[in-house]
Amino acid sequence: MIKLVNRHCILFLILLLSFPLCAQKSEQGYGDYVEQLKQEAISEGFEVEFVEQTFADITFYKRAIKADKNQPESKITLDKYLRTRVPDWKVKQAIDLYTQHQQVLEKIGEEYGVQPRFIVALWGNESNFGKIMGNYSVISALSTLAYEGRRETFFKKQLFAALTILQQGHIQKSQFLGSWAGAMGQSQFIPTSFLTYAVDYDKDGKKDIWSNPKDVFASIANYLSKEGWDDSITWGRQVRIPADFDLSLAGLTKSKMKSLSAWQALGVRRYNGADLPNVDLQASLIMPDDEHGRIYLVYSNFHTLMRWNRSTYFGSAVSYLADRIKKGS
Ligand SMILES: [Ca+2]
Repeated sequence: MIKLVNRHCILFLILLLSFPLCAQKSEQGYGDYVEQLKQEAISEGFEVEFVEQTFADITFYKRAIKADKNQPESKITLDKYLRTRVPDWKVKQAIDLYTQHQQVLEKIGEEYGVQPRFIVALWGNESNFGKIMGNYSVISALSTLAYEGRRETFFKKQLFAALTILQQGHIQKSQFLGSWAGAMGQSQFIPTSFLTYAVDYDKDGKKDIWSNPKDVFASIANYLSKEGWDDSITWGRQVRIPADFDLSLAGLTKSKMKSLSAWQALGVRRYNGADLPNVDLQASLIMPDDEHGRIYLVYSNFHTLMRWNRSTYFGSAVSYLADRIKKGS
């Protein structure tokens, strides 16, 4: 009996001692890790002086690690999410800003084949029209998250992309800020997205998604365009399904896409009860909550929004704001 108790005590002690070490990496060791990152950056071809300057005032962000571990994927309903994410004041601002930038938005929209209301809707959802971009040093945030280790490969890749952005001179180091996870500027691009999609629209030599609206709009439009946007159609629409509807038909996988006429034959109708449009379009039926929540038929453009952000809630918020901009209220 005593032996058993002892064994349990020892086991408990081992757990107690080892758990904090496994649970979270502390600031100790970060300095060594950063030295390692610097050496890797140099071996990737970045100049020693540039690397030394860039990492000179590197910070360890405890908050970034905490935020990465507690990403709020809470279970609020889509209705509540839309009310929070796209309140009426945001709709009004979106419409005002659309009017303010109408000329350049329409020019960019035409050049990239993207309806400007989607550019504005993404701008509003990502950064509140450039007002909330994050105040973390991109280099420090990405170094911290790489050090944390859960997604080291991903964050190291982002870090080296961030170094490339700095080296190319698009932004001053002191202004090189983003979210705790390294999403940057008014479009909240992660560094690899920046390198693939950001545009220097006003041709001043800088892809400035932090403070130049033209570059911001064109970068968003270029992302959508490169990911297959089709400006001859919209994103989709809210629909109703019949009581006996086979719920297994819902989903975003390509194999579940059907023509609008096929959905019509299955009893799917517009939200107001009218027939679906009689056009030759493939659509997915999605239920971001469940069959009691909002139900949408979504087209290829919604799949493009899913490449921007995999959350159907996010895609719904962007689509919803774009619809409200179109409606004008
Ligand atoms: Ca520019």
